[in-house]
Amino acid sequence: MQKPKSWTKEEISHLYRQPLLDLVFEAAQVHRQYHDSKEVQVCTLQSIKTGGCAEDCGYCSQSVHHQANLERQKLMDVDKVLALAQEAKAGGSTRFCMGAAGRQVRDDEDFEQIVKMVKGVSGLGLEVCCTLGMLEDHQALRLKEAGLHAYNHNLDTGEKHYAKVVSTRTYQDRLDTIETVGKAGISLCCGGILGMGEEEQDRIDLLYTLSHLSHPPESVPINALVPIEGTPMQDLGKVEAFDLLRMIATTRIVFPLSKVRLSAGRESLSEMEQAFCFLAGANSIFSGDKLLTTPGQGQAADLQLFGKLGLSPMKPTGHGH
Ligand code: SAM
Ligand code: DTB
Ligand code: SF4
Repeated sequence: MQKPKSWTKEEISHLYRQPLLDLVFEAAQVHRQYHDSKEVQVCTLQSIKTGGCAEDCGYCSQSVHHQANLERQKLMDVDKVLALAQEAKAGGSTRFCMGAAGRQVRDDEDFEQIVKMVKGVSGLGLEVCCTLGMLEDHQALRLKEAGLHAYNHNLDTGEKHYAKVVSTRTYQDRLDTIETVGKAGISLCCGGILGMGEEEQDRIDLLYTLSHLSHPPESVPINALVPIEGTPMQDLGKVEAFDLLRMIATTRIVFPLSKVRLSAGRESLSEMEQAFCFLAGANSIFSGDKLLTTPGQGQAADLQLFGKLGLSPMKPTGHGH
């Protein structure tokens, strides 16, 4: 992707901290300059392997270190995944994102199955995205060869706050995988989560780091923490919708050409709050009854909201095969 302008932290901070309506107005203008403001990309998330993860990410239901009420599931069958992808396509999704619990990809039979899933989903003409944890060069190349369009690997927050979120890996580990993805010519999907006890500066730091990556993200998911019982973050209060809006608008201005995805936490926003996020430049959502392990807003409600706002699902991008 074309590199975004080289933002300084001060500039991002200035954007982020300006009066909210001015920020939203500026973001809406940038959005209209580079995108069709009537279109939103509809993506489907599918957990293909659930739970039992050795990492201790404080927000996550899938870590063995936490006590979330979760049914562990081994890797799904290829056929089952392809049937779900077909269903997602029929429902209007253009991107299918497969998530697997785990610290890293291993060169094992599961990986062979995942390569088959990528081939199959790409063959349906969907943009395929995976989020499988840390990745090495040869694994990235195999996924690319199989037709993988994008890889999701979030930095989650600013570097300074990261150690308070997870102890089993470092920010540098995340950056290394992100570099591997970029080098393999795979499009990067990388963003963060609001509401993990971070300061405003941590959010600004995250956007700064993202904008200075050697291969900046073509898709930036902005999640609001979904507090899950049994995780260390279960008692963190919900992030204010105004904060989410501020982050989305700032992200849109810093990444004029990228997709900005209103991700987890959307189901607890009102229709009006979601509308504001679309106005501020969010142009991608996860649709469906389920995200990875938590409930989504459901497709019927999404379509109803699109109808009220005059939005339509984005057409296929031609990134499948
Ligand atoms: N294991 C892989 C990894 O860590 O990259 C992939 C799966 S992981 C569940 C994908 C992303 O979902 C995380 O990086 C995080 O940003 C987001 N996420 C997970 N649980 C969340 C929650 N409770 N609230 C908001 N976002 C969450
Ligand atoms: C991202 O940034 N958000 C999605 C996707 N990338 C993989 C995941 C959201 C997960 C929400 C919590 C859950 O359902 O377990
Ligand atoms: Fe494991 Fe990913 Fe959950 Fe972290 S976010 S505990 S790496 S599944």
